[in-house]
Amino acid sequence: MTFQQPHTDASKHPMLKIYDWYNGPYPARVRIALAEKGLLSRVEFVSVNLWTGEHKNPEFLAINYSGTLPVLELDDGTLIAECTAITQYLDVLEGAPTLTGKTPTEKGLIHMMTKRAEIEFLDAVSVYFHHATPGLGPDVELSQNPEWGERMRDKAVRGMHYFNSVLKSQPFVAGHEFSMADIAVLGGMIFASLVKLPIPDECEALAAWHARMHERSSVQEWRAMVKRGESKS
Ligand code: GTS
Repeated sequence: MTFQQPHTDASKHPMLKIYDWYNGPYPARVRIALAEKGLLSRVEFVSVNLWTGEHKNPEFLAINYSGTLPVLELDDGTLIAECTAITQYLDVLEGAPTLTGKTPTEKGLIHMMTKRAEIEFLDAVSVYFHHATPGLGPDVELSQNPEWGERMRDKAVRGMHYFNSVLKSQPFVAGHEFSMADIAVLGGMIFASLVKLPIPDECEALAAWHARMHERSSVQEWRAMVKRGESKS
């Protein structure tokens, strides 16, 4: 593991350490959340190379049992994996904007739609990538099931139609405010674009939402970080 972006910025919060990979779709979810919260300067990113299977090494499995990125490490050594859990932590660490909801109803709806974005779209695209495409390569993808992967690609396309129907009647995935649920669907879009799974032509509301998301400064900051990461590799 190599340090990617060390920072020495002294601030009211201790530095956060995040293990991730610069252009990963799930890591993008946390990087966009950090940008929304204005917390990027407080983070030291530790690069874990997915393409060499570094995330499956015993050293990393001791950090995250699931062998996935991203993982947040606090200064007392506490480890928090799972994008949703990390976003929830960040959301209470710093005030506005709220990504996980203010009222009980908002919190419930945002959690539901985030989970739905994962189950119906993002995770399905991920399974497609790992099982029905070369994925991370033969040294990392040790047990592929192409038929399962293809079924998950179809599920992801159905998911896009579902989110299109949601976005026909509301501006954001979980209602009237931008939230963690939008970031989760964006993660799905980022992964879908990597595996060349386009938004179906008829999903106009989803395409319009996607275009609006790319106008957000947090998403632009994420894109700039990816470009900087590309120039290093
Ligand atoms: N449920 C996890 C979360 O929400 O954090 C999933 C995390 C995940 O799958 N991360 C990907 C991973 O580690 C990172 S990336 O593909 O988006 O870059 N994949 C590696 C693997 O072998 O599954």
